[in-house]
Amino acid sequence: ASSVRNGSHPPSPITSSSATHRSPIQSLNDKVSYLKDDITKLKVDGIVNAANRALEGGGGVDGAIHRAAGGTQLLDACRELRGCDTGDAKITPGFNLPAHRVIHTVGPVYGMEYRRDPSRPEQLLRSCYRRSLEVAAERGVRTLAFSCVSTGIYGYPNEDAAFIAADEVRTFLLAPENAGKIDRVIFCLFQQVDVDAYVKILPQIFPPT
Ligand code: AR6
Repeated sequence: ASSVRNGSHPPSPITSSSATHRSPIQSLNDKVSYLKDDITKLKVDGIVNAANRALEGGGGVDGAIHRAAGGTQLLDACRELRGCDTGDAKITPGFNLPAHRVIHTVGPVYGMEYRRDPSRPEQLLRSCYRRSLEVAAERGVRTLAFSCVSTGIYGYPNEDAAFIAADEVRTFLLAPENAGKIDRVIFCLFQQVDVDAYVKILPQIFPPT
């Protein structure tokens, strides 16, 4: 009873043992899905962590991922990467997580970047999704689950962030040079406010066929 299946076209089984916050996986098409769940429970090739520039762990989803990865192994692997710029992404093993890899991306601190230049938060958040997908494709991560980067502690408005996430994923998947590189992208939502945002936005970006 603790598994979610990946529609009718599972490239690899995606399961979760989360006891709370769970919803069945919902598929928009054969490559894009969403679910409400704890990302540390997902058995996928890669999960995307909403990290900070130091890559030394923190609160929110970052703290949950570090705890679930176990011990200090993930922290040690992150330290070897020597930080990450805002808008960039770097990869580590998943250690004790069900996911094989963790892609650490650093979202914009919304208010701070907005005050510098109102166009910066969007540019940087788009870059997070683009770089995470590029790193995934380079490293053979074929099933990839995203957390809602920047929408927690970093304060990005939820619907704007959902639009950017979906739009960047669509752009990546449609690019001829990326054909066949990624089997499935899953938006892993944790709070109801993000479920509401994605339920509204996703059908606009991925219309029913
Ligand atoms: N599974 C999936 N999503 C989660 C989980 C979970 N277990 N826990 C939280 N979320 P946040 P940010 C969602 O604050 O805004 C950290 O301290 C959460 O509901 O984790 O990018 C880092 O070290 C929200 O939708 O990340 C940085 O310093 C989303 O994850 C800073 O926070 C992102 O919220 C990054 O802030």
